[in-house]
Amino acid sequence: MEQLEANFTLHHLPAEGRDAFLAEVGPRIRGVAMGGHAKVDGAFMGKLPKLEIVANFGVGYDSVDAKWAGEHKIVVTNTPDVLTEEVADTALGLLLMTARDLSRSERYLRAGLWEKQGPFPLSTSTLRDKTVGILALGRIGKAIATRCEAFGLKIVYHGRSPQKDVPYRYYASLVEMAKDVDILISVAPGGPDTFHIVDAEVLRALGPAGILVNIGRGSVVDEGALISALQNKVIHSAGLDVFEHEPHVPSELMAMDHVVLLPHVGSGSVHTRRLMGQLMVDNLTSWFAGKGPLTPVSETPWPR
Ligand code: 8YV
Repeated sequence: MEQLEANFTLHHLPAEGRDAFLAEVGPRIRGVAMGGHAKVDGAFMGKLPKLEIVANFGVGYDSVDAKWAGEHKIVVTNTPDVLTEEVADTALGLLLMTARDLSRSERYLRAGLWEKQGPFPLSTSTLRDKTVGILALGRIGKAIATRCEAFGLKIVYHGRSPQKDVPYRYYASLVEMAKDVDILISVAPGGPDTFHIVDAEVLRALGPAGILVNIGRGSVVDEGALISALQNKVIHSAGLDVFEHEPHVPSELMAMDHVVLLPHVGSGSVHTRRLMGQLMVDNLTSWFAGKGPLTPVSETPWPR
């Protein structure tokens, strides 16, 4: 924010009275810096006739209509690479917490139950001798796979197409992969192509010992189907960093003690968020210096 304030004429989009605000300053806006839960769709960008660039704070950019932007010669940038290792670390933390029931065991200790009732019950699941299926083997998926290998886990993956130079088995079908794995880690981005691809059928295929970890986007998992699968022991457990309507987390999930729920902290260290912020600023600075975007998304390739 300091750098944006210092180098640009910065307008803050208000929570209330947006139409009046956009009617007044919209015609002068040439760049948008966005993050979090902001929604930048065609209707919004259409109100900014001079818009040249949308710089997203985050690698996932499902809240920007990048296709619409591309069709209207507006460049969209995101913040890849700088957060890869952090998000992969969080994924492994979440997996360990879920598989070994670590959140519940800490709650047990803090409630004074260790002293009163004795040792915490043994976890019924483990990472030993398990196979992990990675849904979307991109940069973050690969960093998660490397960590899983170090933990002695077997790795397979599903995505749009098989990748060369990857030592892991590819599944063209997500359901077939879910049948064969113990743990499904979803790193898939949001958007219409991945909406609810982890559905009731995939969860059934994962099975009663199965664990789902979601570190990508909440919209990828049919949350209603997941709640029902967890309540009916169709799968063993889930570790979730993202939710369909975050920051809202369904009360049914809150009520389940064996499920691990994190408030979208995947990239959330000062170190990594600083790098992401810098990359967002650098994209804007580079663009307005006439040097093009640094990290354009695939829908708005550069050079054109
Ligand atoms: C951030 C993320 O929480 O990069 C992403 O896609 O989901 C996270 O790193 C988010 O972008 C912050 O606004």
